[in-house]
Amino acid sequence: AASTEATEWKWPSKDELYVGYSQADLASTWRTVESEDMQRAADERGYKITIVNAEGDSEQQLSDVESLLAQGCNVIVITAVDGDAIQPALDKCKEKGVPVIMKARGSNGTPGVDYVTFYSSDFVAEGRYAGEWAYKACTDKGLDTIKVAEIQGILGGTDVRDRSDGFHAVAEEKGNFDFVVQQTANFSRTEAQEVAANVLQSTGGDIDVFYCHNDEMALGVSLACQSAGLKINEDVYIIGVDGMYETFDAIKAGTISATITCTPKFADEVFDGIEAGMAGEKLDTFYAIEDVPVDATNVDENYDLGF
Ligand code: GYE
Repeated sequence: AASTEATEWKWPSKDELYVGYSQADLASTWRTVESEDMQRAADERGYKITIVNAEGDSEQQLSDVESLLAQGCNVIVITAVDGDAIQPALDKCKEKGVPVIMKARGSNGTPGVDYVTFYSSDFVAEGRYAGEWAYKACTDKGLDTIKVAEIQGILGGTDVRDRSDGFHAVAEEKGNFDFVVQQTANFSRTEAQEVAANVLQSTGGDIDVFYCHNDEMALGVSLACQSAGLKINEDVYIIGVDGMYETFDAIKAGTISATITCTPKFADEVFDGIEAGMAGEKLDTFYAIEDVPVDATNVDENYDLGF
């Protein structure tokens, strides 16, 4: 049986720190910016870091973590491809007492036991913001039933699970959401455009809200809606998550309705945590990065949050 006892992490000294960062994939702008930010923060603080990319494959991620350990990395940061499948990699680190910090796509294991802590946006809160936005916009418009197409990200991640759960929690509270479609488009703009085109065709365009788990997909969905002759913010609302500059510009142009910011740039928070751990401080089990819901009413004042 899996141990539930708190793990004794062996933090290196400051001058011995060698960080291994196992990135899940580089399939979106978000992930690329995230990896660049980790490299920048390590360079600025003078720490050695090796960054590897699992290309969306959990087996690859396990061997990536093994090779980081073999190279002598003494703190491991992981953005998990899959919240369950990451467990064997966590076990490898635990055997050696190497501290693991989860980042952005978490683990379904236990903090303090399977990993030290988790730095991330609160994805449930993001989903709730999106649900509340959809409810208000549709209610103001006089709709009784809200027909939703939920376009999901790469399945297996805690980001996708929680963005879905938060939105569905609001839907349950309100009681008038009808989920016509729930389908993954893997965080990809082109895939989302195709999925949305099919949805619009099979429903005759009868969708009130496209809730997209990231902005890339929202931008693809927007193209599909425009091709189908739908007027965004009149016939249909499109909500994303992330807060890319491109999305902010689309909100100003009226081709995306709203987004929830979710910055990929919080490497400094992670390194602050590593430094605290090395200094012998006890870390919390979760550090939430703040998000802001953005629509046409507040896009200008929040523009600088973009990436
Ligand atoms: O929203 C999406 C990316 O895990 C929070 O992954 C991250 C998500 C982000 O590919 O664009």
